[in-house]
This record gives sequence, C-alpha cells and structure tokens, in this order.
Amino acid sequence: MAPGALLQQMSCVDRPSKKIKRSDTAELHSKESEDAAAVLPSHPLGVKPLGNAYTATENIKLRCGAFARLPDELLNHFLETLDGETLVRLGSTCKALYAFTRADDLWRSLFVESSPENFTWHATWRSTYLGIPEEHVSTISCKNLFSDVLYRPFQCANTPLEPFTSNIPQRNQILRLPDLTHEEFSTSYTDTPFILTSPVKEWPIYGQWTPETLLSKYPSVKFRAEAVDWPLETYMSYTSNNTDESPLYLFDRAFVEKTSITVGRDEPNSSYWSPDCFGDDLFHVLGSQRPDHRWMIMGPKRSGSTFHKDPNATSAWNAVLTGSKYWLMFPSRPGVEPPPGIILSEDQSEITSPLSIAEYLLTFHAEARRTPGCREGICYAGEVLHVPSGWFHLVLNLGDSLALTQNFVPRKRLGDVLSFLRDQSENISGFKDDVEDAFGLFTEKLRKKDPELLEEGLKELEKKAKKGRGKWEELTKPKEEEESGGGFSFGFGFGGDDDDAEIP
Ligand SMILES: O=C(O)CCC(=O)C(=O)O
Ligand SMILES: [Fe+2]
Repeated sequence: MAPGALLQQMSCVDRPSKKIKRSDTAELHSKESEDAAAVLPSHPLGVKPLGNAYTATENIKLRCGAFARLPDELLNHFLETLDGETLVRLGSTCKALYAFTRADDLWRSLFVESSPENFTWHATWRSTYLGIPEEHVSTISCKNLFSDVLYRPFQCANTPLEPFTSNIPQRNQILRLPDLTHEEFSTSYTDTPFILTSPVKEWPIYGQWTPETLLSKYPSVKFRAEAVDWPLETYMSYTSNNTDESPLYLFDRAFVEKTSITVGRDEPNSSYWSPDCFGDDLFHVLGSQRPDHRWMIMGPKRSGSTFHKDPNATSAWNAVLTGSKYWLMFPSRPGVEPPPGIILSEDQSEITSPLSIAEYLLTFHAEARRTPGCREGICYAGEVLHVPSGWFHLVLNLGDSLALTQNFVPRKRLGDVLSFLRDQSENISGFKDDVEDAFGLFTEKLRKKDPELLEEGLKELEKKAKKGRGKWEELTKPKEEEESGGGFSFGFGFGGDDDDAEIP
C-alpha cells in the first residue's frame, strides 16, 4: 500500500492506519521468497542491498559529507521533509544523495500534496512532478551504493509474486460453488469465505464493463484513487506505465452516480445486483444515512489491499469483472492471534503491518500459509467472493483488474454489527458526519421496520457481550450476578457455544 501520506481517505475498508517498513532485505524467510528473489533485474541506478557493503572495496555513501553519518532510514525521513527544488539541488551534489533523492516515494508524496489539476503521467512520480518526459530522463550509475532503504522497494516492486499465489494447499482452499440459496447461506455460510462461479455471469454489466470500455466511455470522468481524483484516462496511463511497489488503487464509492447505471435485480435496465443468496441487507433501513457501501475497484497487476477487516463488522461480496484476485483470509475472534505479521492495538482500532503486499508476502506468507484458519483462493473474472464479517483479508490483483464490491449486513450477523456500533463506536466509519449515534439510529430504524428482528439482534448482542469477557476476566472477575451473591465459579467449559473454542 502507498506510503503514509497517501493513505486513503475512503473508508470501504478499514485500511491499516499505521504501518511499519521492514528494510531487512537479507531476511528472506522461505524457499518461495528465495525462488521469487532469484530472478530480479538490476536496480536501475545500480544500488545493491546493504549486506554487499561488507565485501565491497568502496562505498559511495561515505562521500556525502555529514549525511553519511545518518542511518539510511533517518536520511530518508529527513528527505521527506524537503520540497522538490531542494531535493533536486541536494541530489546534484554527489552520487549517493542523487540516488537517495531519486527515491520515487518522496516524489509520490510531493505530487499528491500538490495535486495539480492538469498534468501528464511520465512513468515515475518524480518525472511527473517535475514535468520531464520519459525520454529526457537521465540516469547516472550509482555503483557502490549499498542500501536496503533504496533497494527494498525496488525488490518488492519486481519480485515475481506467483510463487506465493500458486500451489495453495488443499486445506487452505476457499470453497468454490456454482451458487447458494439464501437459505443455505443463512443457515451455514455467513461465517465462511466462499467463491460463487455463477451469479456474476448473469449480470448485464459482465463482459461489457472492462477497463478499456470504461476508458472509451468515461475518459474525463474523475474517479478516486487513494488520495487523488484523476480522470480515468490519466489513471489508465498511470497503470500501463509505472514501477510502484504499491500501485495506486482506484476505489470509487460514487461510480454508480458517475456512470449513471441502475442497480438492483428488479429495476428496469439494471446493470448488476447483489447475488440472491446474500438476501436482505439490514443497513437498507438507514436509507440515505447508511454508511458507504459500494465501490468500483480498478488496479494494475500487483495492486491490491493490505490486511484489514471490513468496516462496522459488515460482510461483503467482491465480484471480479476482469482480471483475477488472490485472497488470503483469516478469521478473527477475541483471544485468537491476528494473522502472522499483523499487530493489532488493544482496542483493535489500529493495525500495524508491513507497508506493501509484496513486503508482506516476501516476509510472512510462508508462516501465514501454515497458520490454522488460513484460507486462500483465486477469484476469476465472472466470480464473486464472500468476505464474512470480521475476517482479515489481503487481496492481490494477479493481472489488471476491474471489480465491484458491496458491504452488507445479513440477518445472521446482526448481533456482530450491533455489538460493533455500540461497543466500538470510536472505530465506526463511512457514516456521514451528521450521524452522531450510529447504534441509536440503526436500532431506531430497525425497530420501526422489524421489531422482532431487532429483539433477536439485541439478545445476540448480550450473548456476545458475555462471551467477550476473556478467560482471564472469567476466572478473576466475578460476573454482575455472581457479585450480587451468586459466588465464584470456574469457567473452564469449552463446549457449548463458546466462540473462542471453534475457530473455522
Ligand atoms: O479487491 C480488493 O482489493 C479488495 C477489496 C476489499 O477489501 C473488499 O471487497 O472487502
Ligand atoms: Fe475488504
């Protein structure tokens, strides 16, 4: 995913809000990482990983004056504070600083901050920011510069990722089915990721919407891609010619309005509809006050979404119109560790993870694949994947891809959503600013529409609140009723409906 400055404002997905950058290039953990790294081209400036400095006879970093004393990470942070003109000047003082000031993420941030109205994409963020056509860009060789800070993004952008997305072990395979009835979904599958191969192929939009057809129809329409709104023709010129470790990802929540299509199975001239098995979406009762819930997603090969859970404990479906997506998924329950390489803050509001998908795969994929609960699968064009409420997921586009996604609240997960809205109100996202009490609003609207359903949901919520008391609280802190005279009792029972005990 993009550097900090580019973190998306959009909120379809709770993107990780805090990220760590690993720069331990030498630390490749698995056979698949080694295989993937073996076929890398040379860095365009000739920079090599830091470890090579130990056997080198010369190191040009030592020739950049006082800057030589700064560790590479610190030097890079310092450069992040400079403007474009200063970067160009500093880069002309010596080869090492030339290489450090060419790091394209510095220019990506500068470009996004400046957000010019009119510009032409010139293959890199630096050339685009400075307005230099590709053929006028000169490159000076920086042989004898050894830096993981400079080499690692290049390595991550160029390492083939197929070794990570192929040979999925049988036990991890996401279930593939032609279709499900609503009854089947509701009784057995609301907590299971699965891929349906039939419903999307019935959509009128399927086969008609491709990146190319959209480009010819809507070249000047601006779509949101992370922190920028670009005309589609500019975005597609970017996707066809960039070298980013985390390519800019188009994720637009207003695509229905921008393309004037109609949505819904029963609507005349409808373009697509939610697959039937998912049934009613309970957030529908919120009308125009519902949080953002549908997005068009477009991105080049290697773009995608880093690990996150979907907002407000909603479930989602994600339908691929062109291309294909690799999914890596993990269930999440109180007391269960998050996926390998992911650190969750205590209140679950912040996810710390490697900065990019490639970085994650290179470093943690082997461990993730061995971890119980791991699910992996490839969703191809014409297929739709179910993301159950609360599941962590990472998604990688295996080729240029166009997809539609929608978040929804199925009846069986009403308790989870109520619990999130009531107990994690500081993590609620996607509602308009005038909605101050999402729990109050949702319960009020649902009570009017279907009071029995709300009662069921509230009972489920109470059950969850009791279960949410971790084992430690169970053992050490008396429940309210025990405090008022029931006496202390040990609760070692893992049977019955104790969620912690049955991790899918
Ligand atoms: O297509 C993607 O990159 C994943 C989007 C996503 O996270 C979702 O649909 O929940
Ligand atoms: Fe998601």
